[in-house]
Amino acid sequence: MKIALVGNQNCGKTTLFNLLTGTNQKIGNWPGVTIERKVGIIKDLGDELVDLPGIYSLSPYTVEEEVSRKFVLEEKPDMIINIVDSTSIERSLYLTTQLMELNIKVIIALNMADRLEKKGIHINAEKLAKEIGTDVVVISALKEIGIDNLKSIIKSNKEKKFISKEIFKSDIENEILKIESLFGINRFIAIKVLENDKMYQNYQTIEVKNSRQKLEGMYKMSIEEIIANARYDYIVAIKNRVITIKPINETISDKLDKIFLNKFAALPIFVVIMFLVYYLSVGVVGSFTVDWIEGIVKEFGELVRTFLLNIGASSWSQSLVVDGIIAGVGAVLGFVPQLIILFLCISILETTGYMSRVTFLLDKLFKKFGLSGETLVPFIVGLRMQCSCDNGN
Ligand SMILES: Nc1nc2c(ncn2[C@@H]2O[C@H](COP(=O)(O)OP(=O)(O)O)[C@@H](O)[C@H]2O)c(=O)[nH]1
Ligand SMILES: [Mg+2]
Repeated sequence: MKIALVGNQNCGKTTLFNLLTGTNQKIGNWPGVTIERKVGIIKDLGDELVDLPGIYSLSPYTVEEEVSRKFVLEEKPDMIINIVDSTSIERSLYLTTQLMELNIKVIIALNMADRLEKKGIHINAEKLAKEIGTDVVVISALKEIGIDNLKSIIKSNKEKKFISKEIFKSDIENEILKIESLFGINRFIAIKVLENDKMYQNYQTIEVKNSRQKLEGMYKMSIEEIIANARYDYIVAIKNRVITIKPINETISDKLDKIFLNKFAALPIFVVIMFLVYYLSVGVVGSFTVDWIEGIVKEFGELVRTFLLNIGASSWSQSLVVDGIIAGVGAVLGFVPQLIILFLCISILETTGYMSRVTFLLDKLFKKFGLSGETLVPFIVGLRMQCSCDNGN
């Protein structure tokens, strides 16, 4: 049996292909293009598996899409494994609706199952299978989950006959059915004929034109839009019935972010925090430590003066040491506790990540002055130094 792996880009086709075929692979190119063609034999089952280039719909835009479309339409595999990234089902189902019209057996493999829980997504696979009308397997090609299940479903589907399902409103379905039976063609081609597709111009009879005009008149839009909208309506309805997304548990950091970075509260909270930093370093604690150090320096100065007096030092040298060196160093020392507290506060804000978040937040405001949000820290430090000096003197 010839089986094709069909799906969007990066949904895990090659990962699954390698897992199913192991070393049983032949790698070449598709005829006429330099796009890799991988064919292998599925271990345990013996069926031929083809890894097709990624496609988003059967209306091709790229060379890769053309290769894949040609393969499913012309080489007609016996079965299609439609591999779907289960974390973004909605985007993938458009292709699925088209694949289901080809009269080829389709199995849906919901890949990346290992990532669902983290994203808070729950998919009712049984319900999805019922709604779509084919087998659905939940797998992870990377973590090798559900692969045996996939193999047994491939096996059981070999015997099944596939029948396309009607998924649009009856007014559209009636016209599709009419064209199908008129020419004895499958649903996919009938829709293409209805859409007046370039590839099927020889089917454009008066009946087909009438069908198209009837629908375009009813819906007041082009036939392509009517069909595309009908597909999306169907996908959204299915999605709403089979997928539940529960909010992921927030971390404490997420919760705090919500408060501290709230659109309205962020700026007032920032002002309060900066005031507290100021209050701690320059206000009460600051002035207390300045007074305290000034007292110590004064006492130390007097002790040195007495000592110098006792050893008979001249009055200018006493003045140089006590009023110059000691008082000078003391004046600078007075700011040290303030600076320690200031930098302690700022480093706490930085290690908790608050500073970088606020920087980002204030970027807009600072830009008005031709500055970036990153100038916040030097800005605050400068302000504090200025305040400290004012306070000290
Ligand atoms: N988490 C997770 N990643 C996967 C899974 N399957 C494939 N991937 C990753 O998805 C990326 C695309 O896979 P690939 O097989 O190249 O996709 P392709 O473009 O469809 O052939 C790679 O990084 C894979 O490792 C899966 O089940 N779970
Ligand atoms: Mg690939």
